[in-house]
This record gives sequence, C-alpha cells and structure tokens, in this order.
Amino acid sequence: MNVPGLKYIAGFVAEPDEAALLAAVDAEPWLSDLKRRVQHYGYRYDYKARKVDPSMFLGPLPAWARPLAARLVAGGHMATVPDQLIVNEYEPGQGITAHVDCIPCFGPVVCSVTLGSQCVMELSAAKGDEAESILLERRSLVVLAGESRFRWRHAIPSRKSDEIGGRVLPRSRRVSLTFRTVIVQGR
Ligand SMILES: O=C(O)CCC(=O)C(=O)O
Repeated sequence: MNVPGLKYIAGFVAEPDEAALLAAVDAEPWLSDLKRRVQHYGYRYDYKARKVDPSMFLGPLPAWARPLAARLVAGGHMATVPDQLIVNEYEPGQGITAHVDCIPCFGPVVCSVTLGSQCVMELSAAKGDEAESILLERRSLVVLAGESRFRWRHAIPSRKSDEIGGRVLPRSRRVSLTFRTVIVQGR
C-alpha cells in the first residue's frame, strides 16, 4: 500500500464483539437524510456546510463505543480519545464519494472500523493522479493519518461487489464506525 500514513489492521474487532456492536448500533435511531443511513455521536457533523461548532455537541460517545475509542489510544493509533463517531450503513450498491475529511473540523487521525461486510476503499491523491485500492475486511481497522488523512481522498464506490487481486467479492450490509477528534470552531 503506497498511501503514506495509512495503516491497516486486520482482526481489530473480535467476532463476538462485532455481533454485539452491530446489535448496539441497530438498537439506535438512524438518520435517513443522506443516500445511506448514518448515526452521529459526540458532535453532529453538517455535511453541507462542512462544519462542527459547539452547538452541535450531542453528548459523550455511547457506552458501546467507548471501549473501542479507548483501544484506539491504547494501541497508539490516536493521541487523544476521539470525541466524535459517525456510523455509516452501506447496503450493497451504496457508497461514499471521494473526499478528504473536513480539515478545520477534525484532528490529524481518522480511524474507521468495518463491521458486517468487506468492501474496497479507493484512495486517490488530492493533487496528481496516484490511486490505490485497499480491501477493508470485516472487523478490520483502517487508520488515516499524515498524507493519507490530509492529501488523499478516500471513497467507497457505489457497487454491489468489488474486484481486487483477481477476486470478485460480493458485498453484504457493511456498517462502519468512524472515530474522529473534533476541533471545535467558534469556541
Ligand atoms: O465507511 C467508511 O469506512 C468511511 C466513512 C467516511 O469516509 C466518512 O464518514 O466520511
């Protein structure tokens, strides 16, 4: 993987914990105003304005997310405990367009945990034509730091299966947990 700053950790979540996390997520209400369903914790993120401000504080992360947030620090992936979590649900055929996470809104490391189904994440240099694909397996963690966080876009193509390394991998429902640290603007 030639994306500087990107780290991939297979098997970050144990199988019984994956099931428990999915059950916890599914017991919470979903927001349905995007093409895919999402849940926001810690701070609501305004996708249109690309901003977070103190009025968007929702409360601490839910109890089911806190052990993972703590492990991200204990494992040396994040310097401080993340205070924002977005849960994304992708049914087969759904994705997320290429983007760099809001630079003034969020700190230097973004961590995303994959539950339920693998998928391919595509990374492309924000300037230039370098591109890479990475398979995010169920229960894995991907860490975007350094250039991969600030100078590369990431996307999940909207399709029902992925082709990587000569294999075709059908997708099923994927739920991702993306942990960030908010830089509160206007405080
Ligand atoms: O689903 C993922 O792993 C990535 C989510 C993402 O890029 C985002 O919420 O901005």
